[in-house]
Amino acid sequence: MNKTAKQMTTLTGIFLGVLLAGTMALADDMGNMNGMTDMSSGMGSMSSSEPVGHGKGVIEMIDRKAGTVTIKHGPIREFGWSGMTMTFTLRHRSSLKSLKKGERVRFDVVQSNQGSAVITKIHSVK
Ligand SMILES: [Cu+2]
Repeated sequence: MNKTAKQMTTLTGIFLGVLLAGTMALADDMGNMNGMTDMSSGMGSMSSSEPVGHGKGVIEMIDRKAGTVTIKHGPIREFGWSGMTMTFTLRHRSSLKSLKKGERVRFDVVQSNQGSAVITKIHSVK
């Protein structure tokens, strides 16, 4: 092997080395991205762990315009509430569609920062 060929081989070696290092760095980045996906799903479960009360009651009134429903409900243990008739805001206004006055329902309720009771899930029970 002459001197020039030897230099070429060395250069090729360096080039391959840089290329390999680059590929490894790329794999590292992808690992971080997976980590971020895990992080955001963790954040999702954090927000779903807000205190939730579980209630049962009868629908007294529906205000489709305001997006509220008035329910005569039994005690809601999680919040220390006794049975009463009160008006709830629905987080998902579309859930009003399937509700009828006089219907017996089960619902999940959370408390908004403004102190109002917000129904996150509601369905009728037979
Ligand atoms: Cu109440």
